Amino acid sequence: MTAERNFDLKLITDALLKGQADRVKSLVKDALDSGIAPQEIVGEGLLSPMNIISDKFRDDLIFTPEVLIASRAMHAGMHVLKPYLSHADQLYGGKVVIGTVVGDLHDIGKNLVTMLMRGAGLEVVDLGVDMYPEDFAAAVMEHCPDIVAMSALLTTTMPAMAETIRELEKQDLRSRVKVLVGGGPVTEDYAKVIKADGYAPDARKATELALNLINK
Ligand code: B1M
Repeated sequence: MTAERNFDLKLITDALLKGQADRVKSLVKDALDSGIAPQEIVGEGLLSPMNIISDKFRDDLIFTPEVLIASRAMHAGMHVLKPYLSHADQLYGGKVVIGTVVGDLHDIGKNLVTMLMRGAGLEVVDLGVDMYPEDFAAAVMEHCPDIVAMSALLTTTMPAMAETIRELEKQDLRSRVKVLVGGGPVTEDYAKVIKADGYAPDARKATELALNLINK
């Protein structure tokens, strides 16, 4: 019997969709023991159900708590696999630095964007909240991302997005990254005014846009 027939990756998919982190963890170990390649477990067992989660979230069939629980289960599985994935194998389709701008403490939306991006196989460095323009610039230097993603939930903090773009220009970093913005008061028009490369109204579209900007 080939290793693949000893283990059905659908077991992992089902456990992830139910948000069963501990079960995902032990099933990933069983899949590894049965000889299935780590990359296959990541792709079929973890990333593809996250696409299902993302579709359901887009279609309002599930809501924030379910996305958070499923993403926690995905992380539990990824944690088991990490030592088996050499850097070259990392299934990262690109790297994103994300943060909520200075003066703003809202992070529920940013965290959802982070989770769906990671669920789509992007490497995401989450800077947290209340991030100054200089913090984003330092992160571009340190992490060399493809994308800088900014979140703002207050009309009073939105201008920090423009200040951050100016800081990237000042430090000659702007041409190295694509800038993606979003958050409650942020609009497509505002993104154009501040010369961002993209705007997304929700976590799912932010993920699609990030993948498109990277693969352009
Ligand atoms: Co505050 N808050 N809040 N708040 N809060 C809002 C945002 C507000 C709209 C409520 C209201 O008055 N109607 C209002 C802002 C008004 C405005 O300026 N437009 C407001 C205010 C005024 C305040 C305070 C000033 C209140 C006060 O203290 N007087 C204060 C500010 C603190 C600060 O930031 N300095 C404040 C504080 C807070 C809490 C910290 C208590 C808490 C945040 C907890 C946390 O995030 N850890 C909070 C909350 C929870 C809210 C509401 C109720 C919910 C926000 C939320 O998490 N929504 C909010 C009212 C509302 O929005 N209806 C409100 C759920 C989340 C999934 O949606 O964050 O929109 P959202 O994210 C979406 C999209 O925006 C998008 O995708 C996400 C998922 O689909 N998205 C991106 C988000 N970031 C993106 C980035 C992208 C792309 C898409 O690319 C990078």
